[in-house]
Amino acid sequence: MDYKRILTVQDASCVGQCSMTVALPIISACGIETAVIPSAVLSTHTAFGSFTFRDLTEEIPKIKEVWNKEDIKFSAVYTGYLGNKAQVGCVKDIMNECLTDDGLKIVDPAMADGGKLYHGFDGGYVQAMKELCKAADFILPNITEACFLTDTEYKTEYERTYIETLVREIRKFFGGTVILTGAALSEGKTGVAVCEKDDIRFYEHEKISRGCHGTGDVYASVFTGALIRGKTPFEAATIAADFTYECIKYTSPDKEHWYGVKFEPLLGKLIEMLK
Ligand code: PXL
Repeated sequence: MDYKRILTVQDASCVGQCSMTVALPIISACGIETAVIPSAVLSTHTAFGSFTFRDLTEEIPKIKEVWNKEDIKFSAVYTGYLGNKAQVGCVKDIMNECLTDDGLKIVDPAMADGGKLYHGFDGGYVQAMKELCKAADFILPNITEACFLTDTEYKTEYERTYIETLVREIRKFFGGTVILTGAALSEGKTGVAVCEKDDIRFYEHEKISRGCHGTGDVYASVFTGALIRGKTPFEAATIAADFTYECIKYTSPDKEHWYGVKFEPLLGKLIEMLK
């Protein structure tokens, strides 16, 4: 397919600068048609004090049937936050039936951060996510998610060997390329570890002390867009790291803006970074 089309499956949090409201504009800014399946509709993401949650699992097989009838195929399927473990099975079916022959499976196992699972997820969901990761060409866990996927103890203070072992453990179970985010290897820095085959490459940049919600979604969306634009996995990983860093830097003076990153004014910069 010359004109690339990405399908992203994740929730639509109506307000929250996460998931679909991040993936759609970012992948579109990368110059790629973006199709969506909303896994659930929420008033806001789950870090707000209260939220509504409408599960859309039943819709997914019906949407897939129509696409099969219409012969609609995708150059990549990129998954983020899924509403429940049943959706993992639905997503696997979509990956099997709706990708082009060389289509890519990109999985952000968006389920945890800061050592904890997000609200509503449990061990059963982690198991299901392990299976989805096994089917993927690229997985993009943060350190917490990598620990859940490999049953490794979560640490906030660690040496380089902790990250290397974590990445190698993931590679052992999940055959695809691993992009581990939030790997802090030296004082004042953070970065990503990219493992294709046995080779681990690191990319570091300055760390901003303030953490923001939704940075994982910004990162995975840029990575996906850049990769499908033709960048190598390592290039896509570094562009995503640089853009996410810029977004956090831009957001951090606004102490009121706690729920997401203000990436929208920087989309022009992203387009420049991809040239
Ligand atoms: O950004 C990850 C994410 C996505 N979607 C929903 C979430 C979260 C993180 O809390 O709650 C609904």
